[in-house]
Amino acid sequence: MNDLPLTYDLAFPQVVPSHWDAHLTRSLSNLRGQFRDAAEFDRMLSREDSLVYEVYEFHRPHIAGELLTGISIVHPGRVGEEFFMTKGHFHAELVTAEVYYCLKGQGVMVMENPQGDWAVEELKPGRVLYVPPCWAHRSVNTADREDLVTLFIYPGNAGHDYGTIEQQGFRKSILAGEEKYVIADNPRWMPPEKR
Ligand code: PAN
Ligand code: ZN
Repeated sequence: MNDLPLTYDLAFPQVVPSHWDAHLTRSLSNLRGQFRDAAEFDRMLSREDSLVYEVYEFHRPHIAGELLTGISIVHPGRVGEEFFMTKGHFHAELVTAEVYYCLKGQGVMVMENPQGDWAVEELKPGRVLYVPPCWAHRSVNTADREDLVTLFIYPGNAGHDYGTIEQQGFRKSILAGEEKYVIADNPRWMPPEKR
């Protein structure tokens, strides 16, 4: 890895970067245990392990002082009433923040912290979202047909803790409803006393 300035281009309307160092794909099987309708999840998975989201990453050292940037694309879809979403995580170095910039689509970021606060913020083109230190975050695509595309920037030393969310889930789920979406309690969320 060289230490020279880096650029990449995000050409509309697809907003896939002009080049990248790593391209990660996550499909339904990577999200087992996270959707509330487990029977529907199994039915869908038995038909096809559909692509749910993709991430394009640019490599920089994973150390304090560096910033990691990339593009996240959550495809449209639902498991039952629940919209397609990322796994979601706390940062392993808990006290690290992140900035998201929405380039395309419509969705929300579901967030919570270990103190019991939660928040759901809308993502729409042109919107910047600051995720403060200590807040777990998951992006959700609430559109019927369009990708949700965001640019993210986070500290090089942040790391990812997926295990906590895999075990306890998020407090809130995002479901289809009469409005654009409905914020519902997640029945699979594990309260602190059960962990
Ligand atoms: C993002 C996420 C990306 C994919 O780069 O990693 O949107 O989501 P998961 O990591 O939850 O699978 C980020 O928040 N990095 O810290
Ligand atoms: Zn993050």
